[in-house]
Amino acid sequence: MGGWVDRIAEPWGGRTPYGRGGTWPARVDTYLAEGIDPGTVERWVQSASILHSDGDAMDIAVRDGRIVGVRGRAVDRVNHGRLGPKDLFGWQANASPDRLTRPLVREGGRLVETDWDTAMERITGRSRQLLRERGPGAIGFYTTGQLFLEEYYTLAVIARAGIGTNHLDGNTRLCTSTAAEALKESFGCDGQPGSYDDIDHADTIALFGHNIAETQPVQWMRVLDRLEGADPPRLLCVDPRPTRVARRADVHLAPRVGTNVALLNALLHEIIRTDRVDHDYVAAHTVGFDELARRVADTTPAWAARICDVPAARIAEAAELLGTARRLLSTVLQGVYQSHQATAAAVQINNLHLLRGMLGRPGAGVLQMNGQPTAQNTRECGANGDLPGFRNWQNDEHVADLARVWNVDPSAIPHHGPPTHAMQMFRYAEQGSIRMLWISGTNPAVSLPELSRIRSILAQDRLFVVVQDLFLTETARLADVVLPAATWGEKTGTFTNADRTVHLSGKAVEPPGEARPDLDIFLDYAARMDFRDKDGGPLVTWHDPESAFEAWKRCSAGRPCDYTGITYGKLRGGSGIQWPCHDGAPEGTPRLYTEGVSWAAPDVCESYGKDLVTGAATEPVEYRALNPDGKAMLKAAAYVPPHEEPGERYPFQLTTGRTVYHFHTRTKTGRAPQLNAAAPDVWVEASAEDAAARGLAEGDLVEVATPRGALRGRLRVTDIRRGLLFVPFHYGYWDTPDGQGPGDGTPGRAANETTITDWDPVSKQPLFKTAAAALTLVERGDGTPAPAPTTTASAPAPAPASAPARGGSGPRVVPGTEGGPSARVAESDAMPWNGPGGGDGA
Ligand SMILES: Nc1nc2c(c(=O)[nH]1)N[C@H]1C(S)=C(S)[C@@H](COP(=O)(O)OP(=O)(O)OC[C@H]3O[C@@H](n4cnc5c(=O)[nH]c(N)nc54)[C@H](O)[C@@H]3O)O[C@H]1N2
Ligand SMILES: Nc1nc2c(c(=O)[nH]1)N[C@H]1C(S)=C(S)[C@@H](COP(=O)(O)OP(=O)(O)OC[C@H]3O[C@@H](n4cnc5c(=O)[nH]c(N)nc54)[C@H](O)[C@@H]3O)O[C@H]1N2
Ligand SMILES: [Mo]
Repeated sequence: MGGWVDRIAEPWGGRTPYGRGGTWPARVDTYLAEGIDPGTVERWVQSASILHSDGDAMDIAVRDGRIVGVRGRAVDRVNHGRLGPKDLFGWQANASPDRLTRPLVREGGRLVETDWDTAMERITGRSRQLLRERGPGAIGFYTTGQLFLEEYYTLAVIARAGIGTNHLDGNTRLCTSTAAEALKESFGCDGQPGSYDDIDHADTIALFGHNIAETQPVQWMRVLDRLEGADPPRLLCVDPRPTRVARRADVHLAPRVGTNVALLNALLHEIIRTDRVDHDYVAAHTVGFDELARRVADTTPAWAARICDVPAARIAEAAELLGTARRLLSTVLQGVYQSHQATAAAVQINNLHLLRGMLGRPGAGVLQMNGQPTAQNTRECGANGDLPGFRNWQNDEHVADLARVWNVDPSAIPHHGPPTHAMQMFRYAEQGSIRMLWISGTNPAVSLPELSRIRSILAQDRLFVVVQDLFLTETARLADVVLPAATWGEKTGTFTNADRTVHLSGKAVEPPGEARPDLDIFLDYAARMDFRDKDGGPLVTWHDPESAFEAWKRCSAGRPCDYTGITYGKLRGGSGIQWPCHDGAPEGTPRLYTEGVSWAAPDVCESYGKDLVTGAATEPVEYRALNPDGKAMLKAAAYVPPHEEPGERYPFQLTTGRTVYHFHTRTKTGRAPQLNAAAPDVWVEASAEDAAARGLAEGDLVEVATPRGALRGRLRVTDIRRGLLFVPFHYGYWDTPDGQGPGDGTPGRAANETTITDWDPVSKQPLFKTAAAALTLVERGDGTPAPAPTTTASAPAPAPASAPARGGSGPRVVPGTEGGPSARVAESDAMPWNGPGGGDGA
């Protein structure tokens, strides 16, 4: 191994095969900007990727006060040196000339530059006025899964105990609220049971609605290396698109979108019918088996086949794979989480593992995946609609304990009802009860459903909007105050990936202009607001990242996400560390639930659970009666059809999602030349049959319309299932001529012009994956293919052997996606260059 690879053309790079139970060989990926000689790199600063939830560990190369490249960290448990395309190229956006460098305030309808004092005084002035006139419920905070732990914790203290509002949530609501909820429903508490190391040991890997090849490319490299080594795992993929995962799978099920629960109930039916149940495990560690068995008694493969439009025999094959696995690893992501029965479906995958006793052993685990790099911290710190440290808002002891940590009166922490979820916060803003919304690190004017509604909510005069970002995003353009933030590489902090691995990310360079770290902005606000504890001392007692981390450790002590054994010093130099990490587990904890379930006990659990159909919270007494010994809970759910089904006017199903080259609303990846060129504009995927039936061809300009709105893009004809359209949601408007998006009624290009304001009743996660839509031709293409990558799920369908449907207007062969010389990355089995140091941390 070793050499230069075009990592746009080959996103996963070269193979390093290994056998089951072996160690994944290291491969160090390095990318330095053109013209940078490795010998001239002055410093390598330790960090990890901030563009997905893997936590790929990397060192940032610095020269002349600028970031000039990155290289993977071979010592890290997560990536063993590898980096994905976004990791390799995404950092270039930091130095983009259009970074925000000064605060902006709205004057006479326009945003104008100002100084920090003026901007912060506007915010504190409005905060005080609203507190006085309307009370804390008039103020809401909408944050992200992309800041650092220290920042979320500070924000949570400010919002919950400083302002005293219940309106604090993250865009994690759109992302991993179902992961958290499914873990709470089954295990009583958030906390990822499995580990990425399970990929090394599994004999069967099942991916449910998870395009891991594109969204966690480094862990896909690991799967590929296992597939090419001795004793490879068998692969099951449940995804309606022809993803790279689907193409490598032993069994690929491509169900109608929105039918996961029917499919999973059939799989559980088969597991029970063929008696592949681990009865000892079920008896020792679970409650609810009889109810589950009753519920799936009639949900045969033949029954599910009709609902899911998948052959019954295929479903039986999938059940056979799952039923005969000795070490089963399952992963779950947005194909499950962003639908109307999100939690109900995700919980059935937990059930599968509980029935089969597939937990807490190497290779046997479930990964209710995260998406954003720091979403786990949003959840732990209570910036997501939960209380910090996985404390239970319905448990007065937990609230009292949190009040003790913060030295406030318990009544100062709102807990009269569940913390407000993001979709409800926007509703309150629409209705006028929320009058100030502070948005940090997220771009709702592109990422929330039904954008015409979101734009009109944010544009209201009566709503005071603060946006804290790196760029003048579509959302920032609607703000009253815009605060320029420093980001990854420009500030220090920690974050935790999807398998509980905590990494330290150091400051490598100065932020541009007057941009400030999010932590400093929140601390400044707390100081100006003069928040006090119950003895009159300052509420927020820390002043920098490390002291914030130490404060968080005190809050996490004794809770499942215990960080007390981690220090900045311990995170420097080596690998990331998996929580819980404390005196009893000083090196961290690879897997949870190695000896049964530990955190479901009524006095400990983060949640008493909810009804899987209505979402109503279970009362504490009910929980004690149902689960007195704190076991894992097998919860059954009946299939319910999607809320919006195709009909005459909207004959297609529409789903939305991602491509390997872009991150969300592209504020970073759209400013990285290699990534942008690989997928420069929106496209629409449809099957060859559907395209032919409508006389459409590759490259035609088409419109996708739903009752909410419409978008236009070029058609890509793929092997996607018939009747389904796919649109990537990455494309907003900041790089279009007017920067702002359509006037209402005119078609745009953002997927969320079309999506519906609706959510899973349990996790409150919006439904980005199921809608009904119409597809029409706007304008014939000129033979130019759609701007969609060929290396991914959007690969063109092979041209039909018969003559093209009409006049030959579509291209016969779509040229392959390539990056060229500027995308060449060094792959090496040792450190490629003896640059100074192994990363010198913060
Ligand atoms: N390249 C890239 N990587 C990313 C991100 C990114 O923007 N770009 N974002 C990160 C974040 S925040 C997240 S949340 C993750 C998301 O990661 P993923 O969940 O892997 O990505 P998506 O493309 O949203 O959806 C995954 C798959 O769900 C399938 N799907 C749609 N409907 C259904 C259904 O009804 N049933 C089933 N079984 N499958 C269905 C789609 O075909 C799609 O391939 O990615 C993270 N990593
Ligand atoms: N149709 C459809 N919609 C979706 C999804 C889908 O699959 N389909 N997926 C949903 C999911 S899973 C997610 S996670 C969301 C993502 O949606 P968003 O969070 O809205 O998308 P991002 O583009 O990641 O926005 C992050 C913003 O934070 C800024 N930022 C980056 N780093 C920092 C920092 O250090 N400090 C500050 N203050 N700002 C920073 C970026 O410039 C950017 O504007 O989209 C959701 N929306
Ligand atoms: Mo996400």
